[in-house]
Amino acid sequence: MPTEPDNLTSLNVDLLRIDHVGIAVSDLDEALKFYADTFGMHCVHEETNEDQGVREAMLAVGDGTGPRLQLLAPLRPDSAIAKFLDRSGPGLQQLAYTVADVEATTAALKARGLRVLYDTPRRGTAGSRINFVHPKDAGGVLVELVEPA
Ligand code: CMX
Repeated sequence: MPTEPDNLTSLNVDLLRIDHVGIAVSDLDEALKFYADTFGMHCVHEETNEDQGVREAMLAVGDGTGPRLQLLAPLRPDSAIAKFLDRSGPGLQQLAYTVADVEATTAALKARGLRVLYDTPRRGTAGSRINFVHPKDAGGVLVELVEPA
């Protein structure tokens, strides 16, 4: 006899692909020059996100069809990136996955007992809708969920 599906964990998490890898940097212009001169990567998008307290740039890797590299520089001393730099110095800060429906993925992860940082999605890069899983609930990795605009 089939058992009733567990309503909580039967919710599908549905990650589509790796969207980008985020790196905290102190100075965005210096970092852009370093990545261009050293790795030949070029910037395909740059913006300031006041809500997240960052100046950021997306870099294409190779033919540009795969995941991007995101450089994140702090706008304010109380921002998440400034705190990360104070504690850990420059380096890998987050791993971001593309999702079709950020609310649905968030609900599925919450049902698995993970802490999601925002009650409702916030604005991310290029008008995307984003949320995060706390790094302490994801093996020490800050996970971002990105629903593209
Ligand atoms: N990766 C892995 N571990 C991290 C981390 C990170 N990025 N940031 C913090 N931690 C660890 C700390 O080292 C600390 O560990 P210990 O307790 O072992 O010392 C612990 O998490 C601290 O957790 P906390 O006190 O709950 O939270 P913090 O004040 O350190 O803030 C976080 C961490 C994830 C809640 C905060 O950075 C945040 O809100 N991030 C989401 C927003 C964000 O990162 N915005 C910038 C990017 C914007 C974008 O991508 O568009």
